[in-house]
Amino acid sequence: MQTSEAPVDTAAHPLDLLTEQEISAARAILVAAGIVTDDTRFGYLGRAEPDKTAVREHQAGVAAQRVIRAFLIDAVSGELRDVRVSLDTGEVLSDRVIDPVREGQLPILDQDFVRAEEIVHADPEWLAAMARRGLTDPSKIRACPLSAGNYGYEDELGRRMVRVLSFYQPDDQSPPWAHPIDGVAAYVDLVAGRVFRLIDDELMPVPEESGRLDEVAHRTTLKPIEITQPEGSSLELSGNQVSWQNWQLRVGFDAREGLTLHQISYDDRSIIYRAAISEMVIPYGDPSPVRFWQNYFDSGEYLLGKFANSLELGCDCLGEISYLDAVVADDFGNPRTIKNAICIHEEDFGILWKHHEIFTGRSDTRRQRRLVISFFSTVGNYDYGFYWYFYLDGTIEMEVKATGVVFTSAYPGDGYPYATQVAPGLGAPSHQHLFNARLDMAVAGDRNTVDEIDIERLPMGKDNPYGNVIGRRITRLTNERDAMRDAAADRGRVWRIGNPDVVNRFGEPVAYVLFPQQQPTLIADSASALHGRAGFATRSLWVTRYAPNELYAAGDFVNQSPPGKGLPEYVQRDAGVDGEDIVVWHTFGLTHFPRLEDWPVMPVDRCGFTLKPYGFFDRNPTLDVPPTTADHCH
Ligand SMILES: [Cu+2]
Repeated sequence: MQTSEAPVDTAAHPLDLLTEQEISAARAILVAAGIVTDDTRFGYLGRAEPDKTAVREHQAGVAAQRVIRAFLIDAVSGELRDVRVSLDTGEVLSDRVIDPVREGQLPILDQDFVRAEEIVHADPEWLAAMARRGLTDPSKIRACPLSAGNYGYEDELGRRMVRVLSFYQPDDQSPPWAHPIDGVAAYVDLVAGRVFRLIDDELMPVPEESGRLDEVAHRTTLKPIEITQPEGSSLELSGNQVSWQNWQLRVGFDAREGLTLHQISYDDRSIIYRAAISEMVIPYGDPSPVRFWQNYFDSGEYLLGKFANSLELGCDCLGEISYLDAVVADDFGNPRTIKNAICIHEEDFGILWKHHEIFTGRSDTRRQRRLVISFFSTVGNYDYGFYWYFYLDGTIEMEVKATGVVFTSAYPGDGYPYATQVAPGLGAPSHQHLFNARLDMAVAGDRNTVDEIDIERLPMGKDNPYGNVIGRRITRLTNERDAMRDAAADRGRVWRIGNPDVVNRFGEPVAYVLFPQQQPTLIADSASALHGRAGFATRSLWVTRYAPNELYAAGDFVNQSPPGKGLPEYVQRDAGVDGEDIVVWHTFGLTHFPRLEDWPVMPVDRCGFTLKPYGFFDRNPTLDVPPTTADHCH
């Protein structure tokens, strides 16, 4: 296809982090090809996931192929494109127009945060609605561009839009979230740049109590805690490759997914080829006419990686920290570097194992440590920390920390069942935070199986003569459509991912077991519009046959997407997953009925999952961990 003159230097490894130079080069290729003009906005730019075989066969020193994928929006016509360019040859590899009705819209842009406010501030009807509420100074009104969802309304089909809720900000130091202006929602056409529909419902007082975090005198009773590592950290970081205590992996970062982890292995034994949070959704449970549509897919609709924080030593991370920068593209396809976006360190984690042997008198204690790889992203009112932990004993854990400010409304009165009153007249609607982890499993190789394991109560009888048996039911998941599973707390359900070709010392397939937290999935009714768009969130587990173009649980184009995209679509083929190259997709999360204690800022709430070795090792792999020397115990 089209070729520009100057191919760029290719990086040393196909999984190296995206660089500023590569983003600029991709943009230059698109400009030279006439695809990017002054009217173009970038809805996403990232490295296309490199071919698995090419990654594995890559030899040090050989230039790797680098392909960039970008989603483009024509700000004037609204036309959407999905393009791929090769940085090696300077070619445009593919260029396709996206149909927003059939496929979905592109993510919300940085500029939409500013534009949404400009657009409502210029709308006479919206100004009149504010004036009816006694608010006549629009400069003190903040407007939030909230993803619209897809409710099938005629006047919304194919229209690039957001729904706008507004908040009063009395001065530039006060968080507006404390002062929601309820009863008004502006539906904004982002291409035409105007409000096309205004919902002006009930008049409700704007809550007055301040949400400032700096109005309380600090306690003076906390003595300093200092973490010191006099000999430095035990981790080694070479480029984006991390080695720590038998663990090896590569760290990646994407504007959409945030952290991506690659080629995770222990002692040179493969466990996961690629792990990332592929999507998330925050559905709100208030049927108010100005809010029933609230549900944010922060990855696919907002690109949560773009909102990664620059982390600060001593505040966000303690100890000997290694940081990596992340590079993302702005609305115009120019590179923007987020300094210290990724934090990598090791930390003490209490007791690893301990025993006092009464027959020998010997006491042993070993301390657990973990390698922590994390980043924090702020999308609007909420802040999310994404933490991956790797333990000395081969355990992998993923934890999301949800903090920040709960989304607010005016509280209509006593007993309102859909929100918690968190300050006088201020409501915080009930909601969920649901995440999907895409785990391209490679336990001792690509060919893996998944067994569902339930604890089973057996009736007293031939197999249970004394009634004391603790039974276990093991079910092989054989096909994609049988492998759509729910958690089951009462049966302690887990999923075992094994390799039928590689066995431990007793001839059993080596395996890792996924321990879910057994929390509910999507609560929205199966007839709701959201249920169709957040199909991934309706089941705890999905297993698919590996397909290189299936990275996102809710599909590629999530903003205003039609129903059925992502996992529900992928499993239509019903491919076999018993002893194939498989991908495990796990949905987990929190159902959040806000507490009074969550206001005006929410202490971290946590959710996640654990992957534990199960017959992957022949015995406890941490007998070689030395005891902590005595001078550290005093
Ligand atoms: Cu919450």
